[in-house]
Amino acid sequence: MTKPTIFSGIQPSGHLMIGNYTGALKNWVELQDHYHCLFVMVDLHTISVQQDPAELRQHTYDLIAMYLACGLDPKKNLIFVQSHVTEHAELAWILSCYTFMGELNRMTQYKDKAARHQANINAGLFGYPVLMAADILLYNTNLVPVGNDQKQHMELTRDIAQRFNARHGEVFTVPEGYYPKVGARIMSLQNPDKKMSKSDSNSQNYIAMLDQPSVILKKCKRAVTDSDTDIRFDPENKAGISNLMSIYATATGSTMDDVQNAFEGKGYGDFKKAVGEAVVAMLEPIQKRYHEIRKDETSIEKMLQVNAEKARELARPTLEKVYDAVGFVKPLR
Ligand code: ATP
Ligand code: LTN
Repeated sequence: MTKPTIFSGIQPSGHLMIGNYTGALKNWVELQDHYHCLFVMVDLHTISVQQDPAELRQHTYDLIAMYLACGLDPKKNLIFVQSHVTEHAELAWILSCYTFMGELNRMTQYKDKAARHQANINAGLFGYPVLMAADILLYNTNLVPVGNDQKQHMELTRDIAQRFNARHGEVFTVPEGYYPKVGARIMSLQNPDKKMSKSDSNSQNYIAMLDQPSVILKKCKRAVTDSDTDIRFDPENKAGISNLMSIYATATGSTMDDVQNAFEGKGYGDFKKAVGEAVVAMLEPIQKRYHEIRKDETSIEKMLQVNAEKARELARPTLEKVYDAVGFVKPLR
């Protein structure tokens, strides 16, 4: 029996932070043995916010090294760069003709990013979810493991696929989102009402995957909490403490009940210290592997070249099916 297909991606928009790990990467590693997996560096998406070209290139290598350091096996998964497979951009155009302005206008990620980058509210930022739909639909994807912030984009992807299928027959597989039970939405340390984000201008708001242990301990110590004393999971009234509990639970593999029981009667200071230590322990082996892997750019390049070819072979038939369905004349080869 063929395994169901998983597709997911992360933007090379900066150094990864722990939310990207708990919301996405950690689960990819757990799923890799049971599915046919494609994991992508979505560089086309990344330029919807202005990037320095030299940094973007470095961040793309960094991201691949981080995928591998976190435990993705390049033999089991197809790891590639989005811009190497031109079918993504081609399908995005077609799908943009099946997506309504009103739908894109409702996307909260667009609204957030437009507010943060007022001098550069470009059409790519607006059409971003259509490109994401193209990524997913090109490969007959069944499951998309992402953090909770991507739920709205996943719903839109399903709507676009269903709309296209209703007009043209069963061309696309309609995918499902896959969200972790804990760690699907890690919040900012200084502003726990806002999601943690790797492109946040204040580095105190996130824990980067490559932060030094002393920095991690300090960031946890300074995390904003309430004036209460209970260590209790209550995201509405105790956003800061609940967030630290989620971080601790994912870092140690424990449930929220375990965390609550373990810290009953303890003070916030002790708890914050324990959270910092748990994160350091989670990241230490990853950081060690990362620095080893990152040194060898030649091996990374070779892998990307081979994988781009393999991805194109998978993407091409879907795009041809789509071109045929919409009524384009087949080019003579
Ligand atoms: P940027 O700040 O550049 O927009 P980001 O940090 O939000 O990026 P993405 O590259 O957009 O990260 O997302 C990569 C993956 O990480 C996605 O699956 C996303 O759902 C997940 N993710 C992002 N932020 C969080 C978070 N705070 N908690 C859990 N998962 C998250
Ligand atoms: N939109 C996602 C990144 C992304 C993605 C995808 C995730 C682009 N294409 C396809 C899963 C599947 C984000 O901002 N986190």
